[in-house]
Amino acid sequence: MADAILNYDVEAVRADFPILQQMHHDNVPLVYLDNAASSQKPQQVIDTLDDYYRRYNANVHRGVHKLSEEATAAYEQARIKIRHFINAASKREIIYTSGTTESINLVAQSWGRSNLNAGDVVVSTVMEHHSNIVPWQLLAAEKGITVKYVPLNPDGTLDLDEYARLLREEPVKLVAVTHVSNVFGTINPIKDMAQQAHAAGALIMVDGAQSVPHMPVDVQALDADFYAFSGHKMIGPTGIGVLYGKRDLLEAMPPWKGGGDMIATVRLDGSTWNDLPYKFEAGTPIIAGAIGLGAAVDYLSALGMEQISAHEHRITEYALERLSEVPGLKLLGPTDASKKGGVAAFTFAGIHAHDVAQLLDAEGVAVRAGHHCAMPLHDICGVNASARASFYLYNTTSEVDLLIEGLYKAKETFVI
Ligand code: C6P
Repeated sequence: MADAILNYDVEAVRADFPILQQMHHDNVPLVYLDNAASSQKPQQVIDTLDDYYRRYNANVHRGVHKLSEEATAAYEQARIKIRHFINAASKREIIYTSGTTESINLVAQSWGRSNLNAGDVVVSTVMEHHSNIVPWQLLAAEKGITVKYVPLNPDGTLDLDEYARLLREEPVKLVAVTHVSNVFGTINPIKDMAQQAHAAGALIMVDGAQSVPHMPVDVQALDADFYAFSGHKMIGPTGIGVLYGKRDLLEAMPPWKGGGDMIATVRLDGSTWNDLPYKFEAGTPIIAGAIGLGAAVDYLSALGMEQISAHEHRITEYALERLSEVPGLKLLGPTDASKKGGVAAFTFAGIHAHDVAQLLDAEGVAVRAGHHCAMPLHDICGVNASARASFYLYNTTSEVDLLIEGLYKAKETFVI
C-alpha cells in the first residue's frame, strides 16, 4: 500500500476538478467532504458530456444517420469500459439504470417478483441504506415474504454468526447486503458472505454504491449474483447507474419496465423481448450519463483503483486519529481504519448534527448531516442524526485539519 501512495499526486488530481478551485461563500476555500452523498466531476468528464451534446447528440439504437451511429458507439463503448472496470464476464451483464436505487428495485421487481413466494426469506442487514430495505419491504407486503436483518457486533461490523444461523435455519432465497456502509464505513466480507449464501442455496445481491467508487471490485471474484452502483458517486454524472447480474439469472428474468428498445417484436396480442442487456433498458436511455460514466471509469482506471483506495485509506486513518482527539466527539461504527471505507459519521458534544454541518459550512467545510437514509442504523445507535465527513480521491490531510479546526470553532460557539 505504501508504494501505491508514493506515486499518488493528489495535487494533480485536484487540479482536474474545477469546483475545487473555487472559494466557498467567496472567502474560504471549499473543503468538500460529502463524497458519500455525491462526488465532484473532473474536467475530463465535463468535457465528455459537453462534446456529446455539442457534436453528436442523438438517440441510440434507432437511427442510421451518422450522429446516431456515433452516439450508439460511445454509449456501447462505455458499457464495455464498465464491464472491464468490475470484471464482469460479458457486456450483456451490464445494465444501465438511473442509479443504485433503481438497480435494487429492478432486482426486487423482476427477479424477486418471479422467484420469491410466501414464506421465503430475504436476509438484509441493519446497516443498509433505505434503498436496500424498502424495496424488500414493498415486496414483502405484496408477496408474503419475510425480511430478516443481520445485527451488529459492538464494533460496528456485522454479526456473522447470526448471518450463518439465519442461512442455516431460515428458508433464505436472497441475501441483500451493502459492500460498504454509508454511515459506519464498515467493509463487509462479501466474498465469504456470498460463499455462505450459495452453500445455503440463496443468491446474493450487493449494494456497491459506496464500494465501486473507492476500491477495486471484481464481481466474479466476489461471486456476487447481482451488484448495484451509481455513477454520480464515482465522479460520473447523476442519473446513471449500473446493475450487474450474472447472465443466466438475467436471461431468466422477465422485463421490469416496458417500452421502446426492450422488445424484439410487438403485436397487438403480445410481445417478445430484446436480448440482454436491452431487455432491461426500456425507452430512450440515459445516453449522456452513460458516456460520461465511461469517461469517469477511464479517469479512475488511469489513476488505478488500488492507488485511490490506498490514498483514501491514508486520509481516513489520519481523520480517525484527529477526530479521536476532539473532546465530546463520538464516532459511529468501527474506529479501526482497516475495517472502514472513507466515511466518518459522528455525534458531537450535544450539538445537533445540522448545527455542526452549518457551522462547518461557514468555514468552507461541506459535510452531510441527518440520518443519511439509514434510519434503522441511527435508531440502533440511539441517535436520530449524525454529521458525516466522507473522503475521496482528491481530499488531503490538510483538509482533515480544516475539518478539525471547524469542529473546535463549532464547540466554542455552542458550549459556553
Ligand atoms: N447514499 C448518502 O449520502 P442513489 O441515490 O440511488 O445513487 O444511491 C442510493 C444508495 C444506496 N446504497 C448506499 C450504500 C448509499 O450510500 C446510497 C446513497 C447517499 O449516503 C445519498 S442518500
